[in-house]
Amino acid sequence: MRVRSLLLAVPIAAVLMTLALGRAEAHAVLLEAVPTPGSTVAGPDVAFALRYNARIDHERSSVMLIGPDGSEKKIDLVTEGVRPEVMRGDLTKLAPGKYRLRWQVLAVDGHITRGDVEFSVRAP
Ligand SMILES: [Cu+2]
Repeated sequence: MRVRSLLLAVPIAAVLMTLALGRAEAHAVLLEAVPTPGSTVAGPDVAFALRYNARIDHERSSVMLIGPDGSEKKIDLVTEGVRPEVMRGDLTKLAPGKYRLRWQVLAVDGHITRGDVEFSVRAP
């Protein structure tokens, strides 16, 4: 009886530990952004980079640019030579005004997180 409950207890403990570890593994949290949130940068071309605390699935992560007029545009991400926890892209022909980078990221733990980075563009 004792051996039997021990045999059962071990796999259950293993499953519980896996669940606990899986939960401990963070979703993607934005650690650093360029442009810095709230900053003003010179236009018309602005390179951006978003760095997270975890590796992200670039195929299933995306960035939209929301313009001063509220228009939304999906941004092509640069994938070559980019670290696994970074999303990078180039914004071009930006008129002066307020913009938002709306990101949605799938982390390797399978969880999606979202957020906005606001910045302003001034004339060069
Ligand atoms: Cu998660």
